[in-house]
Amino acid sequence: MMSSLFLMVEIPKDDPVAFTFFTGYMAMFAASVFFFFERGRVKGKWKTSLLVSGLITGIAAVHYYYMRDYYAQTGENPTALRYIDWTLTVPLMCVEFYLLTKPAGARLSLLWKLILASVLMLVAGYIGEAFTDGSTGHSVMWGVISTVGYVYILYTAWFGEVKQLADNSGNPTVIRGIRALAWFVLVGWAIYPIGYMCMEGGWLNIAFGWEPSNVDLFYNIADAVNKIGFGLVVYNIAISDGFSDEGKLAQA
Ligand SMILES: *C/C=C(C)/C=C/C=C(C)/C=C/C1=C(C)CCCC1(C)C
Repeated sequence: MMSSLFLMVEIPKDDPVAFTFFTGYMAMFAASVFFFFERGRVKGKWKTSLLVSGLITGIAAVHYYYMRDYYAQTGENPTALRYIDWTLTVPLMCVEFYLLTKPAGARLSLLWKLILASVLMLVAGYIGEAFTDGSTGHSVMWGVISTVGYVYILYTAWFGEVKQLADNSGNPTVIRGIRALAWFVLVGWAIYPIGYMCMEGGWLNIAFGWEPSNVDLFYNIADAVNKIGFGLVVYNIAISDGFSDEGKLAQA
């Protein structure tokens, strides 16, 4: 909307959803600047990973800019924007797993399996939210289908191919890094289903009367934790390998 360019979007003091949309936007933006700048300082083999970290938070920042506005104008959940964001950024998180395990022999098929699982997770979640009739049956059915994709990624990171490749790498930094990412998938990603269950007809909505506006509150918190957190883990792996010659100069 043209007018939104010129209007100050007011953030009501008693609206944590609006607040987290705004802070989420700033945090993602700042994280991207950080990852893109630091990319110049790490060794060559880590540059692509840092680029992907910056892309994840950068894509999210752009979506947060629009979601914040959408929510401020309508007071509704920006479901479509949310899922477009995730459809771009979750596969990029799969790329991070792939890049970290590639030196240990990861093949492209691993990346495709992870991406396919995330597409299943997100398409089912989108149907669950966007085409809801407000019934618990609809919410639970698509939530369960979505969880199948989630559990596949979780399994791969903790016990499956990703974990085995990390072990085979014999590189303690990579092993620790992959374990940290696996923790993010287990704990950080589990915040999303909590948000989902606040939708109309969702289990937390039915059982405790949690309002559907909390969907975005949980999603915003989870996004900040996971997208910036993932990037920082990758950054830590990269710098534990020392800096590039240029990077050393910059540090001196
Ligand atoms: C940057 C965005 C990320 C890491 C998004 C992750 C999203 C999920 C792990 C969503 C999972 C869902 C379920 C496991 C069941 C209910 C529906 C979803 C899509 C919220």
